[in-house]
Amino acid sequence: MNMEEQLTKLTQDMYGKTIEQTTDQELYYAVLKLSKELLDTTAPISGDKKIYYISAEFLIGKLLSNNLINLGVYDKLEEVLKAHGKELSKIEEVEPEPSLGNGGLGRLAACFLDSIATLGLPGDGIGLNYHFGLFKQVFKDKLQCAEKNDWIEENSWLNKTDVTFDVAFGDRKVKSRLYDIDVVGYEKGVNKLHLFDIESVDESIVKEGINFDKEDIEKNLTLFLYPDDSDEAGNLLRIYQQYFMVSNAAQLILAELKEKKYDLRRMYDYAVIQINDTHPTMVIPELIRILMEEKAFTMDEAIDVVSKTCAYTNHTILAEALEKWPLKYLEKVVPQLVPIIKELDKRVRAKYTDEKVQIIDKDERVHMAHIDIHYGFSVNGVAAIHTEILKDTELNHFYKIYPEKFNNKTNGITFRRWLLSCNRELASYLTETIGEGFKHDADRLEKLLDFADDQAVLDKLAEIKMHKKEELVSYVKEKEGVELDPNAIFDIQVKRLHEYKRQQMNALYIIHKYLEIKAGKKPSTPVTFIFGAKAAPAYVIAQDIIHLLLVMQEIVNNDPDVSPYMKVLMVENYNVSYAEKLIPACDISEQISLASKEASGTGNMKFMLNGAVTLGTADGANVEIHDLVGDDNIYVFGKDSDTVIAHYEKADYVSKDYYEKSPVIKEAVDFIISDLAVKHGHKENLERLYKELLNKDWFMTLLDLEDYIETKDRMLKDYEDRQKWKKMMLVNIAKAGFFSSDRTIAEYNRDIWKLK
Ligand code: 26Q
Repeated sequence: MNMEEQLTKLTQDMYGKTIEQTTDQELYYAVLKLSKELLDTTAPISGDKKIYYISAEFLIGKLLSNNLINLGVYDKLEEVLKAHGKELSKIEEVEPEPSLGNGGLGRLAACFLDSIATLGLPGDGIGLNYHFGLFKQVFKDKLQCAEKNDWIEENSWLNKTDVTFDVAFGDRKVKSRLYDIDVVGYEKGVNKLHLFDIESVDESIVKEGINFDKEDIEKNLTLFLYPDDSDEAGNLLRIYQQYFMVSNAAQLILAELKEKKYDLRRMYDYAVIQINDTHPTMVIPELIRILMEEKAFTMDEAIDVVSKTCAYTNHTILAEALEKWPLKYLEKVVPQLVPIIKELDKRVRAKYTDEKVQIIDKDERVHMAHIDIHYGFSVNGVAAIHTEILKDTELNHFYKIYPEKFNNKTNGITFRRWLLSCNRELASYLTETIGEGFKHDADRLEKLLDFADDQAVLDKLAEIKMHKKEELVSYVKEKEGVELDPNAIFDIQVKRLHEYKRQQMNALYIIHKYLEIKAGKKPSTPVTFIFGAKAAPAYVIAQDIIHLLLVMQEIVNNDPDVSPYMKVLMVENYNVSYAEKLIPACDISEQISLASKEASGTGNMKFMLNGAVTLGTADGANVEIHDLVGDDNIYVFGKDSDTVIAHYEKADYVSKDYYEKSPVIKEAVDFIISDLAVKHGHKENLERLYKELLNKDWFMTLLDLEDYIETKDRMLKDYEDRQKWKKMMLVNIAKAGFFSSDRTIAEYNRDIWKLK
């Protein structure tokens, strides 16, 4: 049967309708079924050694378009549907987006699975099947509210398996069930994403919003990703989730080794486990425990084998994100691991007197990263500058002990999703111009440089950008009810909301610009500032920053003196699908974190690939973007990481000094509590944010504000030199090849995993 016959049969069998007669919803289910049949007939990737990527997050996004592209049938299916009066892009809209991640770390894990399969490496992801994932964001009264994201439908990409395991906690025993999602490589075979669920899960215990009984572990364990960790019950639930994940992972891995009759004493020849941040760290003591209790290993033997199997990736230097669990929590949830963790700590203490490298500190807290570093064979950072900071400062004490374990793996993104799927127009024009090669070897994008002076090419890139902006404008109109002008410069900052990412600095720029326009200084090209960001529900200042952005949106967009020249939009519920619409439409990519704080960033890479120009600090992968495109094709501002780190060491940054010294800064900050702002917003939120900026400003917003304003003004001016801007677009696209996650994964494999 050809594809048309297959689909016709499916809609007939499922709904008794022709393709023409089905609704987009029905057609989505039929196409889902068709794709799953194609996946079933695609060969699994096999090999002697396998990588297990364990992660609490896999932010996979919608899968339909990506899977069709990787299966090599997108164009064909689009054509079949068209012949029956249907549009594939409309059908894609129907798919619900799973929200199995917070942001960068989870999205990275998803890109990595795509590249592992694309390189033909045997490798599976292991994580949890959160029923509601990360909350859905809605704005009420200019404040963020959280609702559940109910993404699992009767028909979905999840395949229920027969695999179940027992998982024993200190106070209860539960049963798990494995669900699999196929991960197909680009014109390659299939790996799996293994998502474990608890059999006794009960969605009905969720009351309004995202509230539920945090102590009812049997029912709640896999309901949400990172439930509120502001209280003890929330923290305990995180530990239950983490142990549930790694206990299942360990049992699955050992079962696979057993089935292949591999010698467990040489486990490291057949399996490598990548620990994605510290969330899966308990897999180390868990494997040691199982090998000793069930496989008659001595402690020395078990430690030796496990240490040669596990590798750790660090994604942050923020102290508050480095997990340290009170020993008493572990005693309650996983008492079976406590003697092992104590023994691991004892062995460290016997060798090293330095308190900073101990596993259990004097306050009886267990430093999870320390387990990974002592008892894993590799420690990697996620961008060059980040790895250097780990070696020089944050993890310097470990680096001195184990220099050979440390290595850098600069992050990457899958070009299948972030170019071929989200920007089909650009992908097909690139194909026309430089050939197909870049689809399998991203470095070949550099060929585009040969066209840097070709007017037709430059104009076409600008035309595609305009087209993507128009598409975004109509989507935003429908979704947010806000009217945007595609001729305006689109300046976009989308990422989780955090003070270190400094959305508040962007907000202060907007205030500054607003006041300038009110004073009569009108920009010659209008500019639109777009934000998308979720804030952790317990992170008060982050909520206040969202509030300020929504207040500015209302003030600016409704002021007839100002709105012809600038607009502000904070989109609701920013997620992967929204990113796929925003990124291709972007002119200015905002990457303005406080230098040293953003480990890598991956949005910066997606924007660059789609022809946006970066406005950024010398932080994370921005540094490598700068090296690649050169001074002329990026706008870098702000203090560098050495300066910032020195401020922290000397504790000599005083935000009030900057406020008092600069009338421009003072005016913008004062506006937050002006009569006008308070009229549109809530005094309590605005005052709290104002005080925070003035008295604390832990992430040094005011340090870089003047430089930011000056650089952004220059950038907006440069946009008017269309020729110059088009060339910058071209160079950014051409140089983005380095950031393909295929390159990143090839490096992981070369240096860490060593699969054939
Ligand atoms: C830890 C303890 C308690 C509760 C929550 C957490 C927690 C949860 C999520 C800590 C960290 C995360 C997520 C971190 C993350 O997304 N980091 C980002 O990783 C990206 C991929 O490497 C980088 O590009 C980003 O720079 C980094 O911020």
